[in-house]
Amino acid sequence: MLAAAALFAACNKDEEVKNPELSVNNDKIVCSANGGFFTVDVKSNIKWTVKTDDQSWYSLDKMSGENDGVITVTIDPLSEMTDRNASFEVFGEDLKVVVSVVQKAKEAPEVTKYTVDVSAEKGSYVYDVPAGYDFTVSSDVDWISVEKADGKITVNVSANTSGESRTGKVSAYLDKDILFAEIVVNQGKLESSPLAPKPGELLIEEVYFTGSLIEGTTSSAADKYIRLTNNSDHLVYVDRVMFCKNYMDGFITNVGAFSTYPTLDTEGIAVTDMYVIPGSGEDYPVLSGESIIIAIDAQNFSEENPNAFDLSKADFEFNDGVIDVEDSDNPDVPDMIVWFKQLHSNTYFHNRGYESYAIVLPPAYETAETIMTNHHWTGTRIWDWTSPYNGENYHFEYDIADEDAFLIPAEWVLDAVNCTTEDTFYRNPWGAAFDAGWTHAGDFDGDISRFGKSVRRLSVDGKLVDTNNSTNDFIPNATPTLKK
Ligand SMILES: [Ca+2]
Ligand SMILES: [Ca+2]
Ligand SMILES: [Ca+2]
Repeated sequence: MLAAAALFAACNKDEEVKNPELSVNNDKIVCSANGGFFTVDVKSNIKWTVKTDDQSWYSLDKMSGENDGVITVTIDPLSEMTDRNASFEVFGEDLKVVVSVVQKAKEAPEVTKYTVDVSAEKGSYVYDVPAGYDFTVSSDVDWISVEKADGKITVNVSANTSGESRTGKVSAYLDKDILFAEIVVNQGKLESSPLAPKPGELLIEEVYFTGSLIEGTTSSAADKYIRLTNNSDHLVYVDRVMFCKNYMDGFITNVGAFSTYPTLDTEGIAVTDMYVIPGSGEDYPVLSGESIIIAIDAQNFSEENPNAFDLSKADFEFNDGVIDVEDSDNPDVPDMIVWFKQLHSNTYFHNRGYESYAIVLPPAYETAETIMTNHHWTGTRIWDWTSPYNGENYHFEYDIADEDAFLIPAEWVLDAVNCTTEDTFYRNPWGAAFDAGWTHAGDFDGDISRFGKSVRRLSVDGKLVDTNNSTNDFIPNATPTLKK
């Protein structure tokens, strides 16, 4: 049969009856992910037509021809990580050739890896990754969010208020879960200045809680202040130093009643009102041996009352205007920041000495909110009273978690002084680890002679005495430091 066909063809050559021919020089185009131009030489002696599979990532410059010809194939770049395949047919008369097109997947680059240490402050950081890849990126922690662009990953880190260093991981993948980039973010915790005061460095030198007598009355002016002194040998910053008052009472009420609280000897101090010196860490330096004065009102009380002091140059003041209570404000004197205030009324120092005072430095990451949440004092308060009138015992128990009481950890406490009245003292609000003694102004509860008297820390050889026992460390009924 073959021989016969060949003979037939040969016999018809002269009559221009030719054997139809259709072939290509290359029936498999293999292209890289970059794409490009390829040619297919068609060898033929007939009319031919091209039919494609209609995929959009390649195109042909012609769809038909006659006799020999060249088809140019244009292939787009491939950004995905899998191969793709297509084919087109060239056909004419009964003949057909199939040209396959294979585009190889992009090769995954070597994984880009970063391990970075970032500060506790919030921030955005941009990291380079190989350009030209489609990728997805995500973080494994809620404090990091991510954005991407070609060749870049932006990592947005929240401020670290957790109190601990922390680590999060950002991972980027090409499709098919091929790891593309990995960024390990180590975030430090917020730290106080290295020159923030340590316990014992910044001391309560004086509390003038009585106020100066208003002549002809049994009351005193509001020229009250607390003096804090840098007893260290170097500069300290007082930014964020918190002033607070005791929560537990230290005196017996006038009917002889008292409350019993859970024992707090060493774990911390129970406080209620909390006020913080402004500043972000290194705004308020105090030199070695120097003091600051925090005034109830930074006003010149001596203008109206010759007994009273000029506190208009105080370093800080309690301004209740900031909590919407009417108060004087000296605009030149920065206000203490109120973190918690039990009563919606004017800040004062109780002029009989019913209050105890402490200064503490909360860690830099603490805020009013974190203290409310994490440092609420829990336990049961017991109120016990045997009536001297009828001999009956009255006993009540209260859940402290329902009260405005906060437990300041021992390690935050810089200094504390228990104050009370001499004749009604029954117990120190704060434990011996903080102040084993107590001090007073006036010799009995309500003693009028207390006005104009202060409690002042002893000084020996230019250094304040701090044995954490104010019975020994303080002078009761002292002359105020501001007295000329
Ligand atoms: Ca005030
Ligand atoms: Ca002010
Ligand atoms: Ca002390």
